[in-house]
Amino acid sequence: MIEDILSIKDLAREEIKKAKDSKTVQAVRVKFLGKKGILTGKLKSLSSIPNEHRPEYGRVLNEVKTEIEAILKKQEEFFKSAELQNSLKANRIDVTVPGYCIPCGHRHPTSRVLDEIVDVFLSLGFRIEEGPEVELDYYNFEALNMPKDHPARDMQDTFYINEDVVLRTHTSPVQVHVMKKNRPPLRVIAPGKVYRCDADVSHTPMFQQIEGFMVDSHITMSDLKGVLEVFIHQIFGPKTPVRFRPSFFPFTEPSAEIDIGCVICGGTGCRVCKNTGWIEILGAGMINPRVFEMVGYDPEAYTGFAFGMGIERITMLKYGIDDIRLFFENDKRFLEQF
Ligand code: 2U9
Repeated sequence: MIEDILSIKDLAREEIKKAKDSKTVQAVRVKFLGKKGILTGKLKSLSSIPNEHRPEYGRVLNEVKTEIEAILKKQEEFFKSAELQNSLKANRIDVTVPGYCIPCGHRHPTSRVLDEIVDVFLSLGFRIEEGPEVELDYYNFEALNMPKDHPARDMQDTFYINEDVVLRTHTSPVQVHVMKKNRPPLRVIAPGKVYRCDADVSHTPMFQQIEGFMVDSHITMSDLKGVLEVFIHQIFGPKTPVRFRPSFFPFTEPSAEIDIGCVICGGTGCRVCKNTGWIEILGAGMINPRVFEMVGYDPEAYTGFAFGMGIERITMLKYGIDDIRLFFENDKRFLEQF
């Protein structure tokens, strides 16, 4: 009987020796010392051993169990340590490999130019006002001296939602709201998206505008010239030539279009300035007294100037871009240049 146990010990030893990894060692443990293991079975049957042999048999069984456990433990530790080393080697982190570069975006060129323009006017004491992009025909046209049959409406190819509601064609309605709600003195700029049914290299159905106005009791054309010259010299450089040309807008009288010396050829004449040496950058004028009447101001008591410009156009001139559609295509090769 004792020989039985000793041969179990030899068998266990043999199998542990043959094991190639910790998993196999674990299987040997289960085979000999598990709940239904060979040695566990022998321990369970100790009661069936005759009394006179039981102490000796029990002692040998326990010694063998302790010995097998010790060998198992040693082998397990050996394999676990080897396996850990292998896994550390296999999954080693190479700290010299260059890290992932997290791409970092930046502001869109038109947003940057808009910010620059806004900053100039804020520094001159103007404040920002915003309004809805879907507007009543009244605020977009009628209050600006463009009644239903006015020919100037044709200049702005309007998206109509219905007979009385439009996508605003300019940010001027914002200023009508501001005038109706506030009394002069007022110095306001109104940046935002506007919509016109038009599309080619210099027009898109949506574009951004910034308009501004100043109203008080003694505002003159000189104020208009002074403010716009400061603006132009801040955005295009202090030496930029500026000229005011007579023009017409229903909401301003007199009206002017403002040109700067061509930023491409410096005034000598090129394709961009159509050989005139000048490029138009904005429109402006003295607010039409009829507009004052519409918003409830006494045209005898107040005067004011207003101006408007397209942000994409200013950005195109500032950076020499010849197609407005580039701003909307999201081609990173284009956008990354700014
Ligand atoms: C009120 C009264 C007057 C705003 C003005 C212009 C002249 C102008 C165009 C420039 C290029 C629009 O983006 S563009 O097509 N704008 O020429 N805008 S005066 O005059 C106003 C605005 C509001 C109450």
